[in-house]
Amino acid sequence: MPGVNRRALLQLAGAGAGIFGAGTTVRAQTVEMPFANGTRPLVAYPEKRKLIRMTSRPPQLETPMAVFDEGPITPNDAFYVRYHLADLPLDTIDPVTFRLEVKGLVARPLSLSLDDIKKMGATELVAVSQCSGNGRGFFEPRVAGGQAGNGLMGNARWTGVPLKTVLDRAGIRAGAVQVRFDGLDGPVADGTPDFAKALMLDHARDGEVMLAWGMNGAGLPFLNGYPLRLVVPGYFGTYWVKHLNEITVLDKPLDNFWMTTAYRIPDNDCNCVAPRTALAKTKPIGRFKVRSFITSVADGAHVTAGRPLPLRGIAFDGGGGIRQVQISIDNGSTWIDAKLGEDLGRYSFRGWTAPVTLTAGPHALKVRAVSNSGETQPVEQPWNPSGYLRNLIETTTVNAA
Ligand SMILES: Nc1nc2c(c(=O)[nH]1)N[C@H]1C(S)=C(S)[C@@H](COP(=O)(O)O)O[C@H]1N2
Ligand SMILES: [Mo]
Repeated sequence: MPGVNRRALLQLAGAGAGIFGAGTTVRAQTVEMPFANGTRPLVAYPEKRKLIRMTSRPPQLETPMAVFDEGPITPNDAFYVRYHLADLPLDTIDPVTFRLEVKGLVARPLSLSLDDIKKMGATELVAVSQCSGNGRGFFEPRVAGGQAGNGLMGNARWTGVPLKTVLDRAGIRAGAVQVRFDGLDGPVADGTPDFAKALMLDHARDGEVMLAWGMNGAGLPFLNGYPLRLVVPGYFGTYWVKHLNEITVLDKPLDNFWMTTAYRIPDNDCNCVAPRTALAKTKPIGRFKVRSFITSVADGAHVTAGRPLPLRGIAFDGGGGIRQVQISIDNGSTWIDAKLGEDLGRYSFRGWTAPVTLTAGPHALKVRAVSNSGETQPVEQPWNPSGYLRNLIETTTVNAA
């Protein structure tokens, strides 16, 4: 692909210091996440600025919290990167010969070039992508899996064609129940299951699920799924299949590791189980729960007392949209309304501002959001063994003097 080669992608660029929010401490070329074993290198990959590297093989990069203070749209070069499998299609994607196959229970199997797809008509939608394991590193008791802070999320303006348009052209046949999505990356070891995900047919045909080739007015960065990825508004990143080259309409639910073993949550009201207990009845993970963050001050920051302190941040949910954001400067005893920023759509980050004035001393600042469906965050984090769905009311401790 243009400008990116395998060696460049695997080479570590030089790293340096930056400004990192929310409880992180920068020491030269590493970041300390505020949990045990939280030392992470800062590394710039092709098309990316220096990001927090969670793993190197495959590359998994977290967005520093301070990036979310730049505005409600996450720049492409700061957008997080998550992969399961290390065999990335680095040399093999040619935008001219690339084909998307549409097959299975369809009347007319399709083999579409990028040009064919772009000619089907472009739509745009601003939507947050968030990994199911965002914030997993904060779970207590600790859980297995990628030990992420809160940087496995991002918000972009996606350009693409509705999946429905493509499915309608292929013609869904009677008996179809799900649609399966597979990308060009694969496992490095025999026996590792290839990454593929499926959506229920009605969901796939809702007109909002999109095949995207554009992100914030540019092409997709390689590491975010070049040349084509699925965008599933309001749903966790696991469904947003990257380097998408195969769509298969299925007559029964997809039964693979990624659907029936991984990415499942407790099927009860709290989507939780008692700490250290196993899951009983489960269901596939679905929509985001409502979340909000303070982005303008970092945890542990020193601020000026007795003068207005402009607090800023972001809020989002699984597609209802954000109705209200509230701030507490007294550890949750009293709450004031923040002012909401521009509405970029119900799947987007919603910016907010709230000027507060702090007396001298330590303060636990809290932020909570209410979605249009009335959902808000819990005070205590419900637990599940995979560390999914983290969404408690976040606390940022500052010292005013
Ligand atoms: N082909 C492919 N697509 C994939 C994955 C993957 O491993 N391979 N991981 C999924 C997961 S779990 C997440 S959270 C998102 C991350 O998207 P990003 O790397 O563009 O931020 O991609 C999804 N799509
Ligand atoms: Mo994920």
